[in-house]
Amino acid sequence: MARKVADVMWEMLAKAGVQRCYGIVGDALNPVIDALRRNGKIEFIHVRHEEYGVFAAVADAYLSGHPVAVCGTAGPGVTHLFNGLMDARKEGAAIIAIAGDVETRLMDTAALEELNPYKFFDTACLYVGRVVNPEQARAVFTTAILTAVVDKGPTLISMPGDIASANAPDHSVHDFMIPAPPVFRPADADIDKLAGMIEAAKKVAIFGGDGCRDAREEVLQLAARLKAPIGYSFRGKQWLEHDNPHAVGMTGLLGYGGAYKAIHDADLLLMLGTDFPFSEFLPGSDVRKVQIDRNPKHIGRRTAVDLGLVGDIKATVAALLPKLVDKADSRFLEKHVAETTSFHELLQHYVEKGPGIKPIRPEFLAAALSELASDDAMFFADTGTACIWLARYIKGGPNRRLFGSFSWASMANAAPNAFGTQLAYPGRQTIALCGDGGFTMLGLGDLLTQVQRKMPVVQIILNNESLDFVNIEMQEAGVVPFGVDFKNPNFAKVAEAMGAKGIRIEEPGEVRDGLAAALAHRGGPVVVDVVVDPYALSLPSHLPFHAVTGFTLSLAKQVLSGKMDSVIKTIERNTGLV
Ligand SMILES: Cc1ncc(C[n+]2csc(CCOP(=O)(O)OP(=O)(O)O)c2C)c(N)n1
Ligand SMILES: [Mg+2]
Repeated sequence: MARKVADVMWEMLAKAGVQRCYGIVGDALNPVIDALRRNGKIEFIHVRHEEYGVFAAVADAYLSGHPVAVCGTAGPGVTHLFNGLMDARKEGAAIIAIAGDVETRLMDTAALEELNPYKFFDTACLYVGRVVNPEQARAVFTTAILTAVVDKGPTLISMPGDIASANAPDHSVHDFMIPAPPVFRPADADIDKLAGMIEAAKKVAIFGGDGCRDAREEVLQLAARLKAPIGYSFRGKQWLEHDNPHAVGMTGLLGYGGAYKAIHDADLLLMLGTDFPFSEFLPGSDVRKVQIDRNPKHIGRRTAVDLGLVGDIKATVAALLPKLVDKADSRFLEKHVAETTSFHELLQHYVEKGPGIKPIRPEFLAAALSELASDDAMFFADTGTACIWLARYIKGGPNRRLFGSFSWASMANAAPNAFGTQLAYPGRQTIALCGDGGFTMLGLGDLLTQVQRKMPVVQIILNNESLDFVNIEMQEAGVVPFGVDFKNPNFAKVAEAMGAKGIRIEEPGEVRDGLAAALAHRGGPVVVDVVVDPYALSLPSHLPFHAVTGFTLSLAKQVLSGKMDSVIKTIERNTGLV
Protein backbone atom coordinates (compact mmCIF):
# COMPACT_ATOMS: atom_id res chain seq x y z
CA MET A 1 0.00 0.00 0.00
CA ALA A 2 1.28 3.48 -0.84
CA ARG A 3 2.36 5.52 2.15
CA LYS A 4 -0.33 7.99 3.24
CA VAL A 5 0.20 11.50 4.58
CA ALA A 6 -0.86 10.32 8.07
CA ASP A 7 1.73 7.49 7.89
CA VAL A 8 4.47 10.05 7.27
CA MET A 9 3.27 12.11 10.22
CA TRP A 10 3.42 9.24 12.73
CA GLU A 11 6.75 8.09 11.35
CA MET A 12 8.21 11.56 11.87
CA LEU A 13 6.68 11.87 15.34
CA ALA A 14 8.13 8.50 16.35
CA LYS A 15 11.56 9.54 15.05
CA ALA A 16 11.31 12.72 17.12
CA GLY A 17 10.89 10.60 20.29
CA VAL A 18 7.11 10.61 20.69
CA GLN A 19 6.06 7.44 22.51
CA ARG A 20 2.44 8.20 23.37
CA CYS A 21 -0.59 9.94 21.93
CA TYR A 22 -3.47 10.74 24.30
CA GLY A 23 -6.94 11.42 22.99
CA ILE A 24 -10.30 10.31 21.67
CA VAL A 25 -10.99 9.04 18.14
CA GLY A 26 -13.80 10.13 15.82
CA ASP A 27 -14.86 10.92 12.25
CA ALA A 28 -12.24 13.33 10.88
CA LEU A 29 -9.51 11.57 12.84
CA ASN A 30 -10.34 8.04 11.72
CA PRO A 31 -7.74 7.84 8.93
CA VAL A 32 -5.17 9.40 11.28
CA ILE A 33 -5.84 6.81 13.96
CA ASP A 34 -5.82 4.03 11.39
CA ALA A 35 -2.31 5.14 10.41
CA LEU A 36 -1.23 5.23 14.08
CA ARG A 37 -2.41 1.62 14.44
CA ARG A 38 -0.46 0.65 11.32
CA ASN A 39 2.63 2.45 12.55
CA GLY A 40 2.72 0.52 15.85
CA LYS A 41 5.54 2.56 17.43
CA ILE A 42 3.39 5.07 19.29
CA GLU A 43 0.99 3.92 21.98
CA PHE A 44 -2.53 5.32 21.80
CA ILE A 45 -3.82 6.28 25.24
CA HIS A 46 -7.58 6.27 24.97
CA VAL A 47 -8.94 8.65 27.60
CA ARG A 48 -12.55 9.57 28.43
CA HIS A 49 -12.02 13.32 28.11
CA GLU A 50 -9.58 15.02 25.76
CA GLU A 51 -8.64 17.61 28.38
CA TYR A 52 -7.62 14.87 30.78
CA GLY A 53 -5.40 13.49 28.01
CA VAL A 54 -3.64 16.81 27.55
CA PHE A 55 -3.00 17.32 31.27
CA ALA A 56 -1.57 13.81 31.35
CA ALA A 57 0.59 14.62 28.33
CA VAL A 58 1.86 17.87 29.86
CA ALA A 59 3.29 16.11 32.92
CA ASP A 60 4.52 13.21 30.79
CA ALA A 61 6.41 15.60 28.45
CA TYR A 62 7.66 18.01 31.12
CA LEU A 63 9.02 15.33 33.44
CA SER A 64 10.35 12.86 30.86
CA GLY A 65 11.77 15.45 28.48
CA HIS A 66 10.25 13.63 25.49
CA PRO A 67 7.69 15.23 23.19
CA VAL A 68 4.18 13.82 23.52
CA ALA A 69 1.23 13.84 21.10
CA VAL A 70 -2.43 14.44 21.85
CA CYS A 71 -5.41 14.26 19.52
CA GLY A 72 -9.03 15.23 19.26
CA THR A 73 -11.50 15.12 16.44
CA ALA A 74 -12.86 18.11 14.54
CA GLY A 75 -14.84 20.76 16.42
CA PRO A 76 -15.90 19.66 19.91
CA GLY A 77 -13.07 17.13 20.25
CA VAL A 78 -10.33 19.65 19.60
CA THR A 79 -12.13 22.29 21.63
CA HIS A 80 -11.69 20.00 24.64
CA LEU A 81 -7.93 20.11 24.09
CA PHE A 82 -7.73 23.83 24.54
CA ASN A 83 -7.35 24.30 28.31
CA GLY A 84 -4.66 21.62 28.44
CA LEU A 85 -2.77 23.23 25.57
CA MET A 86 -2.79 26.53 27.45
CA ASP A 87 -1.33 24.63 30.38
CA ALA A 88 1.36 23.14 28.11
CA ARG A 89 2.23 26.60 26.88
CA LYS A 90 2.56 28.04 30.37
CA GLU A 91 4.35 25.06 31.91
CA GLY A 92 6.69 24.66 28.93
CA ALA A 93 5.77 21.14 27.78
CA ALA A 94 6.57 19.87 24.28
CA ILE A 95 3.15 18.75 23.01
CA ILE A 96 2.16 18.16 19.40
CA ALA A 97 -1.61 18.23 19.04
CA ILE A 98 -3.23 16.47 16.09
CA ALA A 99 -6.55 18.12 15.45
CA GLY A 100 -9.08 16.44 13.21
CA ASP A 101 -10.37 18.86 10.57
CA VAL A 102 -13.24 18.86 8.06
CA GLU A 103 -12.49 17.68 4.54
CA THR A 104 -10.86 20.31 2.34
CA ARG A 105 -13.89 20.38 -0.01
CA LEU A 106 -15.99 21.64 2.95
CA MET A 107 -13.62 24.23 4.38
CA ASP A 108 -15.03 27.69 5.04
CA THR A 109 -18.64 26.58 4.56
CA ALA A 110 -19.59 26.34 8.25
CA ALA A 111 -19.69 22.57 7.83
CA LEU A 112 -20.67 20.35 10.74
CA GLU A 113 -17.90 20.46 13.38
CA GLU A 114 -15.84 22.94 11.38
CA LEU A 115 -13.57 25.17 13.45
CA ASN A 116 -11.03 27.64 12.16
CA PRO A 117 -7.83 26.25 13.77
CA TYR A 118 -5.85 29.46 13.28
CA LYS A 119 -8.34 31.61 15.14
CA PHE A 120 -9.08 29.09 17.83
CA PHE A 121 -5.59 27.84 18.70
CA ASP A 122 -3.66 31.04 18.12
CA THR A 123 -3.60 31.88 21.84
CA ALA A 124 -2.50 28.46 23.03
CA CYS A 125 -0.10 27.17 20.40
CA LEU A 126 3.36 28.27 19.32
CA TYR A 127 2.58 27.09 15.81
CA VAL A 128 -0.59 26.07 13.95
CA GLY A 129 -0.30 24.30 10.59
CA ARG A 130 -3.32 23.26 8.51
CA VAL A 131 -2.47 20.53 6.04
CA VAL A 132 -4.45 21.25 2.89
CA ASN A 133 -2.16 19.59 0.34
CA PRO A 134 0.01 16.44 0.63
CA GLU A 135 2.93 18.37 -0.85
CA GLN A 136 2.96 20.72 2.11
CA ALA A 137 2.65 18.04 4.81
CA ARG A 138 6.32 17.25 5.45
CA ALA A 139 7.18 20.90 6.02
CA VAL A 140 4.23 21.39 8.40
CA PHE A 141 5.13 18.28 10.41
CA THR A 142 8.78 19.35 10.65
CA THR A 143 7.88 22.82 11.91
CA ALA A 144 5.30 21.51 14.38
CA ILE A 145 7.72 18.98 15.87
CA LEU A 146 10.83 21.17 16.01
CA THR A 147 8.98 24.16 17.43
CA ALA A 148 7.40 22.06 20.19
CA VAL A 149 10.70 20.42 21.13
CA VAL A 150 13.05 23.39 20.88
CA ASP A 151 10.74 26.13 22.14
CA LYS A 152 9.11 23.79 24.69
CA GLY A 153 5.44 24.37 24.14
CA PRO A 154 2.39 23.13 22.26
CA THR A 155 2.02 23.13 18.49
CA LEU A 156 -0.92 21.97 16.42
CA ILE A 157 -1.33 20.08 13.17
CA SER A 158 -4.84 20.49 11.79
CA MET A 159 -5.46 17.46 9.64
CA PRO A 160 -8.44 17.09 7.29
CA GLY A 161 -9.44 13.46 6.84
CA ASP A 162 -9.10 13.54 3.03
CA ILE A 163 -5.50 14.77 3.23
CA ALA A 164 -4.61 12.28 6.00
CA SER A 165 -5.65 9.43 3.72
CA ALA A 166 -4.14 10.88 0.53
CA ASN A 167 -0.97 9.33 -0.88
CA ALA A 168 2.19 11.00 0.40
CA PRO A 169 4.69 12.32 -2.16
CA ASP A 170 7.77 10.08 -2.40
CA HIS A 171 10.13 12.70 -1.00
CA SER A 172 8.21 13.00 2.29
CA VAL A 173 10.03 10.10 3.88
CA HIS A 174 13.25 11.26 5.45
CA ASP A 175 15.29 11.08 8.60
CA PHE A 176 14.48 13.41 11.38
CA MET A 177 16.93 14.69 13.94
CA ILE A 178 16.27 16.61 17.14
CA PRO A 179 19.25 18.81 18.00
CA ALA A 180 20.66 18.70 21.54
CA PRO A 181 19.77 21.89 23.48
CA PRO A 182 22.08 24.70 22.36
CA VAL A 183 24.24 26.50 24.90
CA PHE A 184 22.88 29.99 25.30
CA ARG A 185 24.44 32.73 27.40
CA PRO A 186 24.92 36.51 27.48
CA ALA A 187 27.91 38.28 25.92
CA ASP A 188 31.12 38.57 27.99
CA ALA A 189 30.69 42.34 28.38
CA ASP A 190 27.30 41.82 30.08
CA ILE A 191 28.68 39.13 32.35
CA ASP A 192 31.44 41.57 33.38
CA LYS A 193 28.77 44.17 34.15
CA LEU A 194 26.97 41.64 36.34
CA ALA A 195 30.20 40.72 38.14
CA GLY A 196 30.77 44.42 38.82
CA MET A 197 27.28 44.85 40.32
CA ILE A 198 27.83 41.84 42.55
CA GLU A 199 31.20 43.17 43.67
CA ALA A 200 29.58 46.49 44.62
CA ALA A 201 26.84 44.88 46.72
CA LYS A 202 27.22 43.85 50.35
CA LYS A 203 24.12 41.69 50.68
CA VAL A 204 23.16 39.56 47.70
CA ALA A 205 20.02 37.39 47.61
CA ILE A 206 19.00 34.87 44.96
CA PHE A 207 15.47 34.07 43.84
CA GLY A 208 15.27 31.09 41.49
CA GLY A 209 12.59 29.55 39.32
CA ASP A 210 12.14 26.69 36.91
CA GLY A 211 15.02 28.00 34.80
CA CYS A 212 17.31 26.56 37.49
CA ARG A 213 16.13 23.05 36.61
CA ASP A 214 19.50 21.96 35.24
CA ALA A 215 21.59 24.58 37.04
CA ARG A 216 21.35 23.49 40.67
CA GLU A 217 25.08 22.94 41.10
CA GLU A 218 26.02 26.30 39.58
CA VAL A 219 23.42 28.24 41.60
CA LEU A 220 24.49 26.57 44.85
CA GLN A 221 28.11 27.40 44.11
CA LEU A 222 27.17 30.99 43.36
CA ALA A 223 25.29 31.25 46.67
CA ALA A 224 28.15 29.68 48.62
CA ARG A 225 30.63 32.16 47.19
CA LEU A 226 28.39 35.18 47.74
CA LYS A 227 27.00 34.03 51.12
CA ALA A 228 23.61 34.54 49.55
CA PRO A 229 20.28 33.14 50.77
CA ILE A 230 18.27 31.35 48.07
CA GLY A 231 14.51 31.82 47.85
CA TYR A 232 12.44 30.24 45.09
CA SER A 233 9.14 30.15 43.29
CA PHE A 234 6.90 27.06 43.48
CA ARG A 235 8.46 25.89 40.22
CA GLY A 236 11.97 26.48 41.50
CA LYS A 237 11.47 24.74 44.85
CA GLN A 238 12.15 21.20 43.67
CA TRP A 239 15.47 22.16 42.11
CA LEU A 240 16.78 24.44 44.84
CA GLU A 241 15.37 23.54 48.25
CA HIS A 242 16.59 20.10 49.21
CA ASP A 243 20.02 19.63 50.80
CA ASN A 244 20.70 23.33 50.49
CA PRO A 245 22.01 25.22 53.56
CA HIS A 246 21.17 28.52 51.82
CA ALA A 247 17.47 27.71 51.27
CA VAL A 248 15.07 30.26 52.74
CA GLY A 249 11.74 29.05 51.33
CA MET A 250 9.12 30.57 49.09
CA THR A 251 7.51 33.97 49.01
CA GLY A 252 3.99 34.82 47.82
CA LEU A 253 0.73 33.66 49.33
CA LEU A 254 2.04 30.09 49.61
CA GLY A 255 5.20 31.48 51.16
CA TYR A 256 7.10 30.35 54.21
CA GLY A 257 10.48 30.99 55.74
CA GLY A 258 12.76 33.96 55.30
CA ALA A 259 12.47 34.40 51.53
CA TYR A 260 10.29 37.50 51.59
CA LYS A 261 12.51 39.32 54.06
CA ALA A 262 15.75 38.17 52.44
CA ILE A 263 14.86 39.49 49.00
CA HIS A 264 13.65 42.79 50.47
CA ASP A 265 16.63 43.17 52.79
CA ALA A 266 19.24 42.61 50.07
CA ASP A 267 21.25 45.29 48.26
CA LEU A 268 21.15 43.19 45.14
CA LEU A 269 18.62 40.55 44.09
CA LEU A 270 19.51 38.00 41.42
CA MET A 271 16.36 36.63 39.79
CA LEU A 272 17.37 33.45 38.04
CA GLY A 273 15.07 31.75 35.53
CA THR A 274 11.87 32.91 37.14
CA ASP A 275 8.71 34.54 35.89
CA PHE A 276 7.20 34.67 39.40
CA PRO A 277 3.96 36.51 38.71
CA PHE A 278 3.08 38.13 42.06
CA SER A 279 4.81 41.49 41.77
CA GLU A 280 3.52 42.67 45.15
CA PHE A 281 5.85 40.15 46.79
CA LEU A 282 8.94 41.40 44.96
CA PRO A 283 11.00 44.35 46.26
CA GLY A 284 10.74 47.85 44.81
CA SER A 285 13.42 50.25 43.62
CA ASP A 286 15.35 50.26 46.90
CA VAL A 287 16.80 46.85 45.97
CA ARG A 288 18.89 46.61 42.79
CA LYS A 289 17.71 43.76 40.61
CA VAL A 290 19.29 41.59 37.96
CA GLN A 291 17.14 39.16 36.03
CA ILE A 292 18.52 36.34 33.89
CA ASP A 293 16.26 34.20 31.75
CA ARG A 294 16.45 32.34 28.46
CA ASN A 295 13.12 33.91 27.49
CA PRO A 296 13.50 37.67 26.93
CA LYS A 297 9.75 38.14 27.47
CA HIS A 298 10.21 37.27 31.13
CA ILE A 299 12.66 40.06 31.76
CA GLY A 300 11.36 43.13 33.56
CA ARG A 301 7.71 42.27 33.25
CA ARG A 302 6.99 41.54 36.93
CA THR A 303 9.26 44.23 38.32
CA ALA A 304 11.63 46.79 36.82
CA VAL A 305 15.20 45.47 36.74
CA ASP A 306 18.56 47.24 36.69
CA LEU A 307 20.11 44.63 34.45
CA GLY A 308 18.36 42.03 32.28
CA LEU A 309 20.41 39.27 30.68
CA VAL A 310 19.20 36.66 28.22
CA GLY A 311 20.62 33.18 28.60
CA ASP A 312 20.38 29.80 30.27
CA ILE A 313 21.05 29.91 34.00
CA LYS A 314 23.52 27.04 33.89
CA ALA A 315 25.70 28.53 31.14
CA THR A 316 25.42 32.09 32.44
CA VAL A 317 26.31 31.30 36.04
CA ALA A 318 29.13 29.01 34.92
CA ALA A 319 30.59 31.93 32.93
CA LEU A 320 30.09 34.30 35.85
CA LEU A 321 31.71 32.20 38.58
CA PRO A 322 35.37 32.68 37.51
CA LYS A 323 34.84 36.46 37.50
CA LEU A 324 33.62 36.73 41.10
CA VAL A 325 35.39 37.75 44.26
CA ASP A 326 34.13 35.69 47.22
CA LYS A 327 32.24 37.49 49.97
CA ALA A 328 33.35 36.85 53.52
CA ASP A 329 30.53 38.26 55.63
CA SER A 330 27.84 35.64 56.23
CA ARG A 331 25.66 37.57 58.70
CA PHE A 332 22.98 38.39 56.11
CA LEU A 333 22.71 34.73 55.13
CA GLU A 334 22.65 33.51 58.73
CA LYS A 335 19.93 35.96 59.71
CA HIS A 336 17.53 34.76 57.01
CA VAL A 337 18.33 31.11 57.45
CA ALA A 338 17.52 31.53 61.16
CA GLU A 339 14.23 33.22 60.23
CA THR A 340 13.45 30.26 57.99
CA THR A 341 14.12 27.79 60.79
CA SER A 342 11.76 29.60 63.14
CA PHE A 343 9.01 29.68 60.48
CA HIS A 344 9.45 25.94 59.99
CA GLU A 345 8.83 25.48 63.70
CA LEU A 346 5.59 27.45 63.36
CA LEU A 347 4.60 25.25 60.42
CA GLN A 348 4.94 22.20 62.66
CA HIS A 349 2.11 23.31 64.95
CA TYR A 350 -0.70 21.47 63.15
CA VAL A 351 1.60 18.59 62.26
CA GLU A 352 2.42 17.87 65.88
CA LYS A 353 -1.10 18.50 67.14
CA GLY A 354 -2.57 16.76 64.06
CA PRO A 355 -3.16 13.32 65.61
CA GLY A 356 -5.56 14.89 68.13
CA ILE A 357 -7.49 17.26 65.83
CA LYS A 358 -10.72 16.36 64.06
CA PRO A 359 -11.66 17.24 61.32
CA ILE A 360 -8.25 16.29 59.99
CA ARG A 361 -5.84 19.18 59.42
CA PRO A 362 -4.44 19.17 55.87
CA GLU A 363 -1.01 20.12 57.24
CA PHE A 364 -0.92 16.87 59.21
CA LEU A 365 -2.06 14.89 56.18
CA ALA A 366 0.57 16.40 53.85
CA ALA A 367 3.40 16.00 56.36
CA ALA A 368 2.49 12.33 56.91
CA LEU A 369 2.38 11.81 53.15
CA SER A 370 5.84 13.34 52.77
CA GLU A 371 7.21 11.02 55.41
CA LEU A 372 5.62 7.85 54.04
CA ALA A 373 6.21 8.37 50.32
CA SER A 374 9.31 6.96 48.67
CA ASP A 375 12.46 8.96 47.93
CA ASP A 376 11.65 9.07 44.24
CA ALA A 377 7.93 9.80 44.54
CA MET A 378 6.37 12.31 42.18
CA PHE A 379 3.74 14.59 43.73
CA PHE A 380 1.08 16.52 41.84
CA ALA A 381 -0.94 19.36 43.29
CA ASP A 382 -4.37 20.40 42.09
CA THR A 383 -4.82 24.13 41.79
CA GLY A 384 -6.49 24.96 45.08
CA THR A 385 -5.41 24.48 48.67
CA ALA A 386 -3.47 21.34 47.64
CA CYS A 387 -0.78 23.72 46.35
CA ILE A 388 -0.39 25.29 49.78
CA TRP A 389 -0.06 21.99 51.61
CA LEU A 390 2.31 20.40 49.11
CA ALA A 391 4.46 23.53 48.84
CA ARG A 392 4.89 23.65 52.58
CA TYR A 393 4.96 20.06 53.75
CA ILE A 394 6.45 17.87 51.03
CA LYS A 395 10.14 17.43 51.63
CA GLY A 396 12.06 17.44 48.38
CA GLY A 397 15.01 15.32 47.40
CA PRO A 398 17.23 14.71 44.38
CA ASN A 399 14.74 12.25 42.90
CA ARG A 400 11.45 13.60 44.15
CA ARG A 401 9.36 15.73 41.83
CA LEU A 402 6.58 18.22 42.43
CA PHE A 403 4.43 19.35 39.53
CA GLY A 404 1.15 21.09 38.88
CA SER A 405 -0.54 23.75 36.85
CA PHE A 406 1.73 26.26 38.52
CA SER A 407 1.79 28.92 35.83
CA TRP A 408 -1.60 28.41 34.16
CA ALA A 409 -3.38 27.53 37.43
CA SER A 410 -6.16 25.40 36.04
CA MET A 411 -8.18 23.23 38.38
CA ALA A 412 -8.27 19.45 37.95
CA ASN A 413 -4.71 18.95 36.74
CA ALA A 414 -3.31 16.65 39.42
CA ALA A 415 -5.01 13.31 38.66
CA PRO A 416 -4.25 13.43 34.92
CA ASN A 417 -0.72 14.72 35.62
CA ALA A 418 -0.11 11.70 37.86
CA PHE A 419 -1.64 9.34 35.30
CA GLY A 420 0.60 10.60 32.46
CA THR A 421 3.65 10.38 34.68
CA GLN A 422 2.80 6.82 35.68
CA LEU A 423 2.82 5.94 31.96
CA ALA A 424 6.22 7.59 31.54
CA TYR A 425 7.65 6.03 34.73
CA PRO A 426 5.83 2.73 35.29
CA GLY A 427 5.81 1.57 38.88
CA ARG A 428 7.14 4.79 40.40
CA GLN A 429 4.93 6.39 43.05
CA THR A 430 2.79 9.03 41.37
CA ILE A 431 0.64 10.80 43.94
CA ALA A 432 -2.03 13.37 43.16
CA LEU A 433 -3.29 15.62 45.94
CA CYS A 434 -6.68 16.56 44.51
CA GLY A 435 -9.31 19.08 45.47
CA ASP A 436 -12.79 17.59 45.72
CA GLY A 437 -13.83 20.29 43.22
CA GLY A 438 -10.97 19.38 40.89
CA PHE A 439 -11.44 15.63 41.16
CA THR A 440 -15.14 15.82 40.34
CA MET A 441 -14.47 18.30 37.52
CA LEU A 442 -12.20 16.00 35.50
CA GLY A 443 -10.56 13.24 37.52
CA LEU A 444 -13.53 11.02 38.21
CA GLY A 445 -14.47 10.00 34.64
CA ASP A 446 -10.96 8.97 33.71
CA LEU A 447 -10.51 7.02 36.92
CA LEU A 448 -12.06 4.37 34.68
CA THR A 449 -9.09 4.70 32.31
CA GLN A 450 -6.70 4.10 35.20
CA VAL A 451 -8.77 1.09 36.31
CA GLN A 452 -8.77 -0.41 32.81
CA ARG A 453 -5.02 0.05 32.54
CA LYS A 454 -4.41 -1.19 36.11
CA MET A 455 -2.30 1.86 36.87
CA PRO A 456 -1.09 2.32 40.44
CA VAL A 457 -1.88 6.03 40.62
CA VAL A 458 -2.63 7.35 44.10
CA GLN A 459 -5.31 10.04 44.30
CA ILE A 460 -5.74 11.71 47.66
CA ILE A 461 -8.87 13.83 47.83
CA LEU A 462 -9.02 16.84 50.15
CA ASN A 463 -12.69 16.38 50.95
CA ASN A 464 -13.63 19.81 52.30
CA GLU A 465 -16.95 20.12 50.43
CA SER A 466 -15.94 23.48 49.07
CA LEU A 467 -13.92 25.38 46.51
CA ASP A 468 -11.85 26.29 49.49
CA PHE A 469 -9.10 28.24 47.78
CA VAL A 470 -11.68 30.63 46.38
CA ASN A 471 -13.38 30.74 49.76
CA ILE A 472 -10.07 32.02 51.18
CA GLU A 473 -9.59 34.40 48.23
CA MET A 474 -13.04 35.89 48.79
CA GLN A 475 -12.28 36.47 52.45
CA GLU A 476 -9.01 38.15 51.54
CA ALA A 477 -10.88 40.39 49.15
CA GLY A 478 -13.21 41.40 51.98
CA VAL A 479 -16.37 39.75 50.63
CA VAL A 480 -18.70 37.11 52.05
CA PRO A 481 -17.82 33.70 50.53
CA PHE A 482 -20.49 32.78 47.98
CA GLY A 483 -20.95 29.92 45.52
CA VAL A 484 -18.19 27.88 47.09
CA ASP A 485 -20.01 25.07 48.95
CA PHE A 486 -21.17 21.71 47.63
CA LYS A 487 -22.02 18.21 48.85
CA ASN A 488 -19.90 15.14 48.20
CA PRO A 489 -20.58 11.44 48.07
CA ASN A 490 -18.27 9.01 49.86
CA PHE A 491 -15.48 8.99 47.23
CA ALA A 492 -14.04 5.73 48.52
CA LYS A 493 -17.34 3.97 47.78
CA VAL A 494 -17.60 5.64 44.37
CA ALA A 495 -14.05 4.49 43.60
CA GLU A 496 -14.82 0.92 44.65
CA ALA A 497 -17.90 0.93 42.44
CA MET A 498 -15.68 1.99 39.54
CA GLY A 499 -13.21 -0.82 40.16
CA ALA A 500 -10.52 1.15 42.01
CA LYS A 501 -9.38 0.72 45.59
CA GLY A 502 -11.17 3.17 47.89
CA ILE A 503 -9.98 4.27 51.34
CA ARG A 504 -12.03 6.65 53.46
CA ILE A 505 -10.28 8.53 56.27
CA GLU A 506 -12.33 10.50 58.77
CA GLU A 507 -10.28 10.05 61.94
CA PRO A 508 -6.84 11.63 62.40
CA GLY A 509 -5.65 8.36 63.90
CA GLU A 510 -6.33 6.61 60.56
CA VAL A 511 -4.23 8.97 58.44
CA ARG A 512 -0.91 7.16 58.54
CA ASP A 513 -2.27 3.65 58.05
CA GLY A 514 -4.61 4.80 55.32
CA LEU A 515 -1.83 6.53 53.40
CA ALA A 516 0.55 3.62 53.89
CA ALA A 517 -2.07 1.19 52.52
CA ALA A 518 -2.66 3.45 49.52
CA LEU A 519 1.05 3.75 48.73
CA ALA A 520 1.53 -0.01 49.05
CA HIS A 521 -1.34 -0.83 46.70
CA ARG A 522 -0.18 -2.22 43.38
CA GLY A 523 -2.01 -3.27 40.27
CA GLY A 524 -4.54 -0.46 40.12
CA PRO A 525 -5.50 3.06 41.17
CA VAL A 526 -6.40 4.15 44.68
CA VAL A 527 -8.67 6.92 45.83
CA VAL A 528 -8.08 8.09 49.39
CA ASP A 529 -11.03 10.18 50.51
CA VAL A 530 -9.84 12.32 53.42
CA VAL A 531 -12.40 14.42 55.27
CA VAL A 532 -10.36 17.51 56.07
CA ASP A 533 -11.08 20.71 57.95
CA PRO A 534 -12.69 23.20 55.54
CA TYR A 535 -11.76 26.03 57.91
CA ALA A 536 -8.01 25.37 57.80
CA LEU A 537 -6.27 28.59 56.83
CA SER A 538 -2.63 29.08 55.97
CA LEU A 539 -0.84 32.27 56.77
CA PRO A 540 2.07 33.23 54.52
CA SER A 541 5.28 34.50 56.03
CA HIS A 542 4.34 37.94 54.81
CA LEU A 543 0.71 39.09 54.73
CA PRO A 544 0.09 41.90 52.29
CA PHE A 545 -1.95 44.76 53.74
CA HIS A 546 -4.93 44.07 51.45
CA ALA A 547 -5.21 40.52 52.77
CA VAL A 548 -5.25 41.59 56.42
CA THR A 549 -7.88 44.26 55.87
CA GLY A 550 -9.83 41.97 53.54
CA PHE A 551 -10.02 39.21 56.12
CA THR A 552 -11.17 41.59 58.85
CA LEU A 553 -13.80 43.10 56.57
CA SER A 554 -15.02 39.71 55.38
CA LEU A 555 -15.35 38.34 58.92
CA ALA A 556 -17.31 41.48 59.90
CA LYS A 557 -19.58 41.12 56.88
CA GLN A 558 -20.13 37.45 57.63
CA VAL A 559 -21.19 38.31 61.18
CA LEU A 560 -23.63 40.91 59.86
CA SER A 561 -25.09 38.47 57.34
CA GLY A 562 -25.78 35.89 60.03
CA LYS A 563 -22.78 33.62 59.43
CA MET A 564 -21.55 33.90 63.00
CA ASP A 565 -21.05 30.16 63.13
CA SER A 566 -18.44 30.06 60.38
CA VAL A 567 -16.63 33.10 61.78
CA ILE A 568 -16.27 31.40 65.15
CA LYS A 569 -15.06 28.19 63.49
CA THR A 570 -12.50 30.06 61.37
CA ILE A 571 -11.05 31.71 64.46
CA GLU A 572 -11.31 28.63 66.69
CA ARG A 573 -9.71 26.25 64.20
CA ASN A 574 -6.72 28.44 63.36
CA THR A 575 -5.57 29.81 66.67
CA GLY A 576 -2.30 27.89 66.46
CA LEU A 577 -1.20 30.02 63.54
CA VAL A 578 -0.78 33.18 65.58
C1 LIG B 1 -10.85 25.40 35.44
C2 LIG B 1 -10.83 26.37 36.60
N1 LIG B 1 -12.00 26.85 37.08
C3 LIG B 1 -12.00 27.71 38.15
C4 LIG B 1 -10.80 28.09 38.71
C5 LIG B 1 -10.78 29.05 39.91
N2 LIG B 1 -10.39 28.27 41.09
C6 LIG B 1 -9.09 28.20 41.53
S1 LIG B 1 -8.91 27.21 42.85
C7 LIG B 1 -10.54 26.86 42.88
C8 LIG B 1 -11.10 25.97 43.96
C9 LIG B 1 -10.64 24.58 43.86
O1 LIG B 1 -11.46 23.81 44.68
P1 LIG B 1 -11.09 22.33 45.06
O2 LIG B 1 -10.66 21.60 43.85
O3 LIG B 1 -12.21 21.74 45.83
O4 LIG B 1 -9.80 22.53 45.97
P2 LIG B 1 -9.72 23.19 47.44
O5 LIG B 1 -9.23 24.59 47.24
O6 LIG B 1 -11.07 23.12 48.07
O7 LIG B 1 -8.73 22.35 48.17
C10 LIG B 1 -11.23 27.52 41.86
C11 LIG B 1 -12.70 27.46 41.63
C12 LIG B 1 -9.62 27.59 38.14
N3 LIG B 1 -8.42 27.93 38.62
N4 LIG B 1 -9.65 26.71 37.10
MG1 LIG C 1 -12.41 21.55 47.90
